[in-house]
Formats: sequence, structure tokens, C-alpha cells
Amino acid sequence: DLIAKSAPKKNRSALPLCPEQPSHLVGKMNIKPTVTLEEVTKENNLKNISFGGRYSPQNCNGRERTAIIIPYRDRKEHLEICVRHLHAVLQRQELEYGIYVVEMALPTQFNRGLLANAGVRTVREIYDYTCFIIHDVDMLMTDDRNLYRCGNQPVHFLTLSTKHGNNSISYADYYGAVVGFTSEQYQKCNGFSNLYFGWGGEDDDLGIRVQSAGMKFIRPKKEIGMYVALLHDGDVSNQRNPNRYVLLSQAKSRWMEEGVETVQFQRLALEYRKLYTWILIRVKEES
Ligand code: UDH
Ligand code: NGS
Repeated sequence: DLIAKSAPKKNRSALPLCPEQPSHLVGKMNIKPTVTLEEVTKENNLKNISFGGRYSPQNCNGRERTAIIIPYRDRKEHLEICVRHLHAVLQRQELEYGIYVVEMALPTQFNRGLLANAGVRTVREIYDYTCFIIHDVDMLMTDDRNLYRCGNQPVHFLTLSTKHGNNSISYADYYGAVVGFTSEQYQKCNGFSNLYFGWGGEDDDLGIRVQSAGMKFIRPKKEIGMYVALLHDGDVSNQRNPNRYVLLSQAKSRWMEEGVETVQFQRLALEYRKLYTWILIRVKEES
């Protein structure tokens, strides 16, 4: 089976728990939306990453076991930049984590929510993760005090991005780009909807799910939740979904019936690559 070749688990029980406040953070980082792979590579000397993009701090046990899940298609350059940046930051944050890139096979229109759900279902089989972070490939955190930890409520890690002008995100109920859930929280709101093919709405739907399940997104302090958005054009296989407002209007009555527990997908490939685990999935497009 594809998953059986997972990186071996270390016996880390003798180590102390990593500190609540990591001591090697740098705070604000100077990154621009035009940052190149060469620059990111030069700046970050990555060490001790296990096969498949997994890492455990050397001298302590991570407080959580975190799976970073990146819904992905056809953004190779951004992926390399994003993954290298993540490794550098997450290691300074002293997290135990793995990075999982979940790619949707063509020709289906892109579906970010479905990929997140398929990712969660897959990584649950690989390791006993306690925290899932769903992460856009084009978003780079700019302050490593923005700790990728799960909270007692779901977390929206972004308070501002270079896409959003200077002062605020587009709207108060925006929950796009990077969100974090404990395993229990993800289950409680039934993950994302699987029905949003193409661009838009799946993150708004997630907001409705979280609220309907009696939870509330929290955000970090405004100053540290800033992201750089890498520049890209629109995607042919991710057109604005004309159906998204209709789907959203039904979200409240539908969330219990479809989501992470009902997601239908076929796993075409799973590879433990040097800096991440790559998972290719295929779905049947709903009519
Ligand atoms: N994604 C891909 N490949 C795609 C589409 C989306 O990897 O072809 C992933 C990626 O992780 C990305 C996320 O889905 O960060 C969100 O998609 P996006 O970056 O396209 O979303 P954003 O809101 O889009 O940044 C702005 C372009 C709007 C285009 C509208 C219709 N074409
Ligand atoms: C909203 C979309 C969201 C999207 C957001 C991005 O209109 O999915 O724009 O805004 N909702 C619908 O289309 C229903 S942005 O960050 O680009 O200002 O995430």
C-alpha cells in the first residue's frame, strides 16, 4: 500500500516538552512578493528533515504533531519557495510537523476544500497528527511569532496580506489562505465542503461550518499575522465558480451531510519526497 513506506517514528519520550515560547525566533522577516527561489534557498539552510518533509526538534518533544496540508496544482515555483520558507520558520518555532502537498489530477476544475479534506483523511493514516493547517501555496508568513499551533478554537492565521492593501483584510468573515484545526475541531465542523469546484466560496462556507458547529475562528495579533502573497495569474483550471453563491446559501443546512467524513476520492500516487510528501488524487466532478 502507498502509505506503508512512511518515515519511521523515533522514540522521543526521554526528551522534555518544547518550551511554550520558542527562543530562536527572529520576529519580522523582510520578504517581498517578488522573492525568488534562489533567495529563499540561500537564506535557509535546511537540516535534519526526514524523508517526506517531516521534522522533529532535536532537543525537545513538539507540543503538537502538526500536518501542513497544501492544496495544489501547477504552481511549481511557488511550491518550492513556500515549502522552503515553511521548513525554516517551523523549525525555529520548534514544531514537530510534516508537509503534505495534495494535488488534484486534471482535468477536473480545482477544488481547494475537497483537497484539504482528502489531505486530512490521508495524513491521518500516515501519523497521529493532532493539528491540521490548511495552507495556500502562494502565502508566506512574514513574522515567525505567528506560531503555527492549534488553539482552543480554530485559527485563521492571516490578519493582513500584501494582496489586501495596508489596513485590513477584505471582510471580517474572511477565512481564506491559512487556517488551523485540531483533529477534533476539524471533525466537529465536518471539515470543508467538497462541492466548490473552481474559484471562490469554499472559505466562506468553512466560516459558516465553524459557526454552525458552535466554534469561532481566532486570529493572532494584527502585527504578526501579515503575509506576503506571491504573484500569479488566474488559472484556467480554477475559473470563478458561478454556482458559489447558491452553494453558500445552502451551507447551513448541508454542512453535517457532506464534508471530511464523506469526501470521495481516489489516491493515484503518494511519494515521500525530500522536502514534502506528495499526494495525487482524482475526484469525480459533481454535476
Ligand atoms: N491552487 C493551486 N493551483 C491552482 C489553483 C489554486 O495550487 O490552479 C491552490 C494554491 O494553494 C492557492 C490556493 O489554491 O494558493 C488558492 O487559490 P488562488 O491562489 O488562485 O486564490 P486567490 O484568491 O486567487 O489568490 C486570485 C486569483 C483570482 C482568479 C479568479 C478566477 N480565475
Ligand atoms: C470572496 C470569495 C472568497 C475569497 C475572497 C478573496 O469574494 O472565496 O473573495 O478575497 N467568496 C466568494 O466568491 C463567495 S481577497 O482576499 O482576494 O480580497 O477567498
